[in-house]
Amino acid sequence: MLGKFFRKPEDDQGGRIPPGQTLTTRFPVLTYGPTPRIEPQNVEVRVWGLAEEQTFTWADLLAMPQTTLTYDIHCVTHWSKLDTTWTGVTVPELMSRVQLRPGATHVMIHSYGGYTTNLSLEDFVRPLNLLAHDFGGAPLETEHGGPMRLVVPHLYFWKSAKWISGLEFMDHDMPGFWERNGYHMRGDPFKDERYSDGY
Ligand SMILES: Nc1nc2c(c(=O)[nH]1)N[C@H]1C(S)=C(S)[C@@H](COP(=O)(O)O)O[C@H]1N2
Ligand SMILES: [Mo]
Repeated sequence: MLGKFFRKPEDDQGGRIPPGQTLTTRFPVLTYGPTPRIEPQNVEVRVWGLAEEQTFTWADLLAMPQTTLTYDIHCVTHWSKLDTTWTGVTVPELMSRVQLRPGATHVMIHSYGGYTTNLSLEDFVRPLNLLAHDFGGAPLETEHGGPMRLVVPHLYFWKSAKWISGLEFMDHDMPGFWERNGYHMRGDPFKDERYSDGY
């Protein structure tokens, strides 16, 4: 809260810094539990639920068109980092190869190690969302979700599941790991959607 009062005018960066956030040039690691170590060639992203079941291998993912994007990221623990550069497969590119069944409205993202986080399809299928394997032009470090993580830059960074392993399509919203533990179901940083009521 104090940050709100001691914020310098230049911290606003032309509206790029959401309320309650402070800039960092570091890249903090935030992981709940142990770090899964998966060899790239063993990475698989499995699709199930309200979609035709299929598995994308590492080779499948690298054979898709690759996109490099630069944008800001915002963690619910109050740090924001500007101009981060990621390379990978955009979610629309991946989803053009997924056959959804009627009624699918949400997706539960699954990670190696058991982490989960929920997204509406509207928040998931966006041109800036990446299944990223490179950060700043180098292979993504294991601590930051390598070999491959999701990046959803318009929501708080807990939605950007590291070590992505699966997509479970659903006809309703369900809380993932942090959402069950009090975080907001959507998590828009510019709306300060940090926590849910009623916990
Ligand atoms: N699989 C997995 N993904 C995760 C997490 C996690 O604990 N496990 N933490 C989330 C949280 S709370 C944040 S803020 C970001 C942190 O990413 P970083 O460690 O690369 O900064 O990853 C998110 N993705
Ligand atoms: Mo976080």
